[in-house]
Amino acid sequence: MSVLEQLNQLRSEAEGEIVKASSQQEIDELWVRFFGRKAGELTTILRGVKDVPAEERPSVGKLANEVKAQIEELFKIQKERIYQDSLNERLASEKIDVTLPGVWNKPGRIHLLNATMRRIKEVFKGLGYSVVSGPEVETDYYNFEALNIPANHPSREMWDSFFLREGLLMRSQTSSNQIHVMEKQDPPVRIISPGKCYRRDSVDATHFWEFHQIEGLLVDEKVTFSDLKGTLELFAKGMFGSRRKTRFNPSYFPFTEPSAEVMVDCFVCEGKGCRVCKNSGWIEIMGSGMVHPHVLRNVGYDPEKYTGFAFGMGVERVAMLTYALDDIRVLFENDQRFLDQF
Ligand code: 2U9
Repeated sequence: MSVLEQLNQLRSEAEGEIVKASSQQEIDELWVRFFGRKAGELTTILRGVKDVPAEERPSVGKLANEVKAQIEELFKIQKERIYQDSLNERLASEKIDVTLPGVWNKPGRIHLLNATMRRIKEVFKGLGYSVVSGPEVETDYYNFEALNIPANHPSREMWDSFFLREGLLMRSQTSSNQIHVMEKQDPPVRIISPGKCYRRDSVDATHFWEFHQIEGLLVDEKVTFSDLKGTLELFAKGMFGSRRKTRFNPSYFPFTEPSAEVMVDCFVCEGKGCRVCKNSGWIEIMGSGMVHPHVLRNVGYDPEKYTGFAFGMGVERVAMLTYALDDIRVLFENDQRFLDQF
């Protein structure tokens, strides 16, 4: 084939191939095929021009230059087309519709239990109590012995506990905190102790193995049962409304003597009788009592000089009463559909 024929054939091949290239990579590969320095097809033909007989060289040279310019032009046009196509594709896929509504980030909220705990704390802070906390893992001494609950005593039956290695357990009430405080500080003591406690309970609508407690303790000279009654009546009014009435029923706790359960008249039905108060008109909200002299003696206080009262409540129970919940488990499930209602 003559060089002129080779040039014409190459031109038509290039015309056919270059327009088919649809990516930057394909067009680069074609460029190498035609213009590659070592083995490019056009490069090879151009290299052969010098061997053409002298009289044909001007016409061959002219055509060679034309073909080279034409192929270069084809590359330029196709490259621009590929660039435009990919730009259009990106513009279409990355299009932002500024009229669409934004993504809504739901604001966080305070969990019912924390809200309840905060309210209880606020009422007692208003009465001059300070808030203390302590470890959730306790020794047998702080959880039981110091609170007048000796080993093998039947009162231990009130608390089925989670025992860890020898002598340690998950605290079953926060009273151990108050023992720590009294060991370090002389009376007067006026503290509340909120925290998580653990009991080996079977889970049902009113029991869970993990729960929150707020306990309180006041020790000073000449503290009487009347002080206990007055304080807890103020708490009931502050927490459940100024019209609330309170009643104290005899009870038993190993760490208090005498002990009493604290009732308020039902804030749902105003005492008429309903599902929440089980038609009795009264709701039990907490336990209480005068600190047992053994407990005072255990921390080095003289029970002849000092007396005190203590009280304790389950935060879950107070939250269930406040928000009329009939199953404790909803407080631990963190189901947004439930929490969103409050
Ligand atoms: C010390 C001495 C005595 C704390 C008290 C109660 C009564 C009580 C329970 C109610 C339901 C807790 O959540 S619950 O299981 N508590 O009824 N707690 S007197 O008495 C103390 C605390 C500390 C040093």
